[in-house]
Amino acid sequence: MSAIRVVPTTPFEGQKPGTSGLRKKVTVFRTPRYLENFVQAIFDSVPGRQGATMVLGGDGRFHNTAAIQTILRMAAANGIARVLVGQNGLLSTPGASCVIRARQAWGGIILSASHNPGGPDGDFGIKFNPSNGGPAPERITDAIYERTQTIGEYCILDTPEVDLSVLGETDVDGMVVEVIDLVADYAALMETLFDFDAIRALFQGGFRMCFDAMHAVTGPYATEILENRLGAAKGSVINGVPLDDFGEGHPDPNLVHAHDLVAALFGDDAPDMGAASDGDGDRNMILGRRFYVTPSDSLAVLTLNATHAPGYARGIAGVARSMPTSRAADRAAETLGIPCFETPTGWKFFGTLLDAGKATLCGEESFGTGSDHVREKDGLWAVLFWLNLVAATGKTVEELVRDLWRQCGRIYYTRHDYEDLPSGQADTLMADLRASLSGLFGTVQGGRMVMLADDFAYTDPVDGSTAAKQGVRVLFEDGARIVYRLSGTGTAGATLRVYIERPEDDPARQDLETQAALADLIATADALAGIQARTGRDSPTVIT
Ligand code: VG1
Ligand code: CO
Repeated sequence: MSAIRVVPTTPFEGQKPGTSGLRKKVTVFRTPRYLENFVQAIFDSVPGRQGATMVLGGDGRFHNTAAIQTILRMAAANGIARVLVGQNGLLSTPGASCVIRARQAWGGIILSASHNPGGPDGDFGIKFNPSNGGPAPERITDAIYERTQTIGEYCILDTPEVDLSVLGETDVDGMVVEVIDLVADYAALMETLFDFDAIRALFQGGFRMCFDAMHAVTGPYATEILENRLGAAKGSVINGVPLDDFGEGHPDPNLVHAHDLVAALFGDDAPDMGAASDGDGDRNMILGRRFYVTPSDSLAVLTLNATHAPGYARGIAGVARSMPTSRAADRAAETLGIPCFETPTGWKFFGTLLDAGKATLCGEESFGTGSDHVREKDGLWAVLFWLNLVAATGKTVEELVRDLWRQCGRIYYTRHDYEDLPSGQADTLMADLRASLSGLFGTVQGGRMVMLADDFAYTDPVDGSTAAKQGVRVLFEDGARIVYRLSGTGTAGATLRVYIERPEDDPARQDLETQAALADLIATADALAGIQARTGRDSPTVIT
């Protein structure tokens, strides 16, 4: 018998989960007792762990395996009966959600800082998903945070490391560690949702795609599903081997960071479709040949065409989008006569709608799309959905988007991020903006009349829980909109996100370059918040 040690500890400040889990620099997570405190707070705050099954895995970033060994020792000391760990400590976020549900686990701990860079000086993160497989709702994250502020001890077992490279079971002082094939359950689920035969025939007919795994966790999933099961040409998956520093890249699937993919899709002899995923596999970017699909349009296209995929053939109950996501999905839902829900930013707010069967598809402008098949957004799922649509309709990616614009109008959309601002400066900007809201209604700003100016507050239609101060939004008479909010996933300074959109229903004017189409609104957005004047920045850090 190994010995359980009860280790005295004192609280760390700031262990408050943000939009998606607790994210800090690796150096912070390597501080003695830092990880242990947070993990013990999870065990202490979520009932039912005794004798339970838990899922554990991460996106493979630096510190992943060390953290997993620590969490295994703590799980054994805290009465967990079985831990399902992805081989080599890997599990994508949607993959973990799938396993939690398929194996009816008590919950899962996912180690990821998603799209944030990794490596010894990069970011690390941890999040807890309860038994529905989704991100913990705020009542659970609040309870965990509260516990971190009073914690006085944690329990850990002194035991050797478990070999995570070999599939199978190991006994750790009465607790079973089961190393699982990370792809198996997930791939089986995908086969129930999409027409694999039709997609296979598409590839056999010469359809070419490029999937950029960005040296992150989707590599093994994409290689198995796209190349091995669906017959995409070998080499269709690029950067497919997970690396602990993501090849020194930024595993964020957008036009700026997925440069290898963008070069391929906008170059000579471009493949028919391109896609990329982020560090933990929950985001996706879809590209056609020389054509970029905005995430907001992607959600609307999937909504309009959902019944082409076998898993959604009976129709979808509703769709949900985060508030800053464009209103393309609302228009698609209206066309179908189904409801569209508007939630605060972060996948945790979709959970109740998915559990209650009110929403079938969900999406965010930040390259997140998903459905009720799991309780996380799911990058590869979206890629398979698009492949299924192309196979079923015989249309190209671009034609599917143009169909949307023809039916529902086009919504020009962009997000401007100002990263690493001094926190005080960003807080003051938002506070001043909030203070100015009551005077904006009815005024004309940059030639447009303001119809609504408020700070988005949400009441969950299923459980009645509320969330306030979820972003400042300014709506104009012509349907244009500007949204401002501060990021809740960064680890240094503050990031201001400004979301800008306007509808264009005239087909003759739907082919403008996005930044040009939005130029006057972008200027209004700057003027209303005084961004340049306050920050001294003359352009955003990242434009998506
Ligand atoms: C960002 C996105 C949000 C997303 C969140 C987690 O949050 O804007 O839409 O849900 O990241 O995604 P924020 O608070 O930084 O704007 V992931 O793939 O990083 O788990
Ligand atoms: Co992610």
